[in-house]
Amino acid sequence: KILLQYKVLRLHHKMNTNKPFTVLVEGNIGSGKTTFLEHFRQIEDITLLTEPVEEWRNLQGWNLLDLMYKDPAKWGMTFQSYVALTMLDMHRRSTPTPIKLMERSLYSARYCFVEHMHRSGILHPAQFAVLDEWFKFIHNQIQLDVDLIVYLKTTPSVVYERIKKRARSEEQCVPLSYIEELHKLHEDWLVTRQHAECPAPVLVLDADLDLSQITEEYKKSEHQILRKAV
Ligand code: DGT
Repeated sequence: KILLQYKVLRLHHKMNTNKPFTVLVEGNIGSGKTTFLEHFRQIEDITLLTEPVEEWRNLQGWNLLDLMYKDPAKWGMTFQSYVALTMLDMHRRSTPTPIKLMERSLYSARYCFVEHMHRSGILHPAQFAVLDEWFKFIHNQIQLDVDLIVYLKTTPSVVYERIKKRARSEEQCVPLSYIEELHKLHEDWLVTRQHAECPAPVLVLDADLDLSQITEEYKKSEHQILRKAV
């Protein structure tokens, strides 16, 4: 049934030179964004843009992610400015398919990660001001075209355990308090809508579920993504 819906969608896309239906996949570190994207690989011709972590780990030989975790006060500004560039590139990339799924966005970089660095004093207020002006300029001048946000909602202690298990070298010293703070910022942005504007409707999925149950949860979004795109 999903494939049939998708074929209708492709036909629709061919007949109209419409922009792709763009979905941002958001959620805390370790919430399963990559697994979610992989779930959609089975659907023919869908464009998946995974987060450019490898670019952050190797910019002309430099591991910016590692530098940022080891000395955030020194490298936070540099790291966030490069994250913004790579995210803007993903937002702007054209796709041959009618649906585009993106892992994270300029929005979560600004409203969650930069916001955290600002509030905790990691960024000097002047550094924050520069990043904020860049974000506002891009937001106001460049059409980012977001149609739906899928929020993989988790409990901080659950993702904290996952992060420890996957043992990505740069994340070894990430404390639970950081995960809790990021959780709160995602909630403020996507659920309670306190501090930041939200560029599209939000579909909330329970991403605490383990791998054996998560497929059913992901399927809820299949329907929404394909139907809404038509
Ligand atoms: P997943 O599939 O949900 O487990 O996704 P992750 O955890 O691989 O991907 P993500 O985006 O939550 O985080 C990748 C790493 O990069 C993680 O250590 C947090 C960091 N990160 C991502 N975006 C930013 C950012 O804008 N600023 C900062 N400081 N760190 C970021």
